[in-house]
Amino acid sequence: MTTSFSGNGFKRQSINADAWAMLEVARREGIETVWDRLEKQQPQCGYCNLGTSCRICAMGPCRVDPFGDGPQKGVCGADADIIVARNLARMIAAGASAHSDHGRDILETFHLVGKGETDTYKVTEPEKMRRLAAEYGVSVEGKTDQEIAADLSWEMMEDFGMRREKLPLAGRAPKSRQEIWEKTATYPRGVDRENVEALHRTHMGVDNDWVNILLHAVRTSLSDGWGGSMIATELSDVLFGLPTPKASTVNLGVLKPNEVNIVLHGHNPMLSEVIVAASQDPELLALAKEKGAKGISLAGLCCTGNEVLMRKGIPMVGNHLMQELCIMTGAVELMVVDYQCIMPAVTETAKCFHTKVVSTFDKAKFPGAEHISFDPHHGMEIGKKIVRMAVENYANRVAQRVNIPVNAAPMMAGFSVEAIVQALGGTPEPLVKAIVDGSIRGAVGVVGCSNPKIKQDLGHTELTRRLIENDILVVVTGCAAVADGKAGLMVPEAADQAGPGLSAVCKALGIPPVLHMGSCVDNTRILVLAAALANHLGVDISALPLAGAAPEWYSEKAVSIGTYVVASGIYTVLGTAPPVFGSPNIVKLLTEGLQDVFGATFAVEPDPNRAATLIRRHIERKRAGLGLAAHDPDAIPMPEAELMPA
Ligand code: SF4
Ligand code: MSK
Repeated sequence: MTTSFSGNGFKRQSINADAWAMLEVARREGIETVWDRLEKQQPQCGYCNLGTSCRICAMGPCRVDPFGDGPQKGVCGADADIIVARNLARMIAAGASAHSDHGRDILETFHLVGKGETDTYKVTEPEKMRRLAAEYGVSVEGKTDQEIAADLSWEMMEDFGMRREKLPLAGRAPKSRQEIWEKTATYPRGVDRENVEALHRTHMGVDNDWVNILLHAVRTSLSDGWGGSMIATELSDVLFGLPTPKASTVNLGVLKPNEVNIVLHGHNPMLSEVIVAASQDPELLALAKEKGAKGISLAGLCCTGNEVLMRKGIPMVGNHLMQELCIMTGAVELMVVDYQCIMPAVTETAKCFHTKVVSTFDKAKFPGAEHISFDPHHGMEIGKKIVRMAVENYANRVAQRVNIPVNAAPMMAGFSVEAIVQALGGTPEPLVKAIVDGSIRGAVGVVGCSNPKIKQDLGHTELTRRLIENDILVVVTGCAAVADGKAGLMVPEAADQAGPGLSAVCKALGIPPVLHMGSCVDNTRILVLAAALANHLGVDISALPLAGAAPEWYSEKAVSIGTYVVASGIYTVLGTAPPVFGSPNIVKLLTEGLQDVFGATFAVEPDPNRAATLIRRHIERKRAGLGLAAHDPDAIPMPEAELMPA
């Protein structure tokens, strides 16, 4: 069932043959996709694009004309600065809340383990749990794993409330960074507290000083990065295991023509982990055979996929923009979703095929999906029920409609901080040495989503290529990782595409030049690695030759991530423009003013080749600042903009 496609007029939407093939199916069968709906939305609202529309109270909705012809103030008197700041703060609060509520769900499950009230989950990494207990001041002397889980979970629950003055995990940052947060009143206190306060401050008639609003937005984002998300990552490791390097595969070709295919979509690993176990149940495997299938195959999508890829090597069927397209292969028996980044459109697409969509979290229901309420007390029972549904649906597959257009591409994943340090021989010293001697110029986190406004995967892959070619190590998370995996950049052989210095280091260690560090919440692994390097060298994070990039971001979570990364001292280039350009004051603050406060800024550059140059120049400046051999940043040529969004 493998056919070849050359684009068929869909090269504007994606760089990938699997997407082109499915877009052809959509055109032939009249099935609407995310790109069609984007087109129908044109022209999108200019005020909203610039951030100067407001609908937070019933005196509005209002808009401020940034060009001076129309109204300059909303009904309440809010100007462009106030409106843009409030909108941005609310985006950050929504993104931070999504990540942190995910962290809370994992924490509550960890608490059930502590109370002995779940038949499914257990402590898998007792050593990591003990290290966390030490950070939280929880004694482990003479206690069982279950007792430590009970005490530690209780203590971590305080992170969400108002009894703390500082989140304990933020203590991992260098002292100099913590002092900046203290001086600017942005040190995160409680996860829920910062988010609620962000909503309070941005209610009509509360905080009307735009700088003050944005400083609190920073504190809110830090409560995500050094709080909710970090808890999600750390406890997922404790419960489900530390990611270690492993080989896997990626793209639509991971779907199996003769097996029951289940797609795992969303972000929370609690459910996907039990589905992995349930899919190996002998009784269900026998049932699959009875139904004529050769086995049960799982494929991940978005970050729930990244979670089980990192820990179990489960293949990835695609990233965000593949969620409708994977159903169009006609080979998906069931898509099980938890939460975040799941387009409501998937249930409509599924109606055109035999695919069942099953929603599982009571806080995330989807009209048109069958809902099976997930309960971590009895996770395995629910996991088996869902796998059984998929197996029984195999009989409804229409063989003539099965179209798996490409062969799966190999990729490597599983680079937790612990795994990276182990690959380096148990200490970050070899990495530090390679950076100091210049064989590696620096490191960049290329992260975030795919967005139909940008040709799918172009931003991620081109930026990554330019960076590794210039001896810059790339770490990836989220949908960026899937893009680079599909492009063949995440196998050890990709070292041949890197510059001579990086290539030699990768070949010596047997690692790819692009390291998959996990899901969106796992951007905190990048923070931990950056903090460890800074502490090792006795400098602030902002002194290091590091940068971040989100070439194709779309979600509010990405805005929170970008903000906590910059507030942690790491220069960050965005490919999609955030809705701030209606306030020149705020643009100036984000792209210049933050330098004096946090030692890092944002830049916006949609063209990945130009973004690479901005980052290379930044890295050379940081090298010079550390007294390391550095190229003249201004001698690195800025290319013409050629690879613009579709
Ligand atoms: Fe309009 Fe002010 Fe109400 Fe916003 S808060 S909708 S600007 S009146
Ligand atoms: S899944 S937040 S589209 S990275 Fe984490 Fe991808 Fe962005 Fe969702």
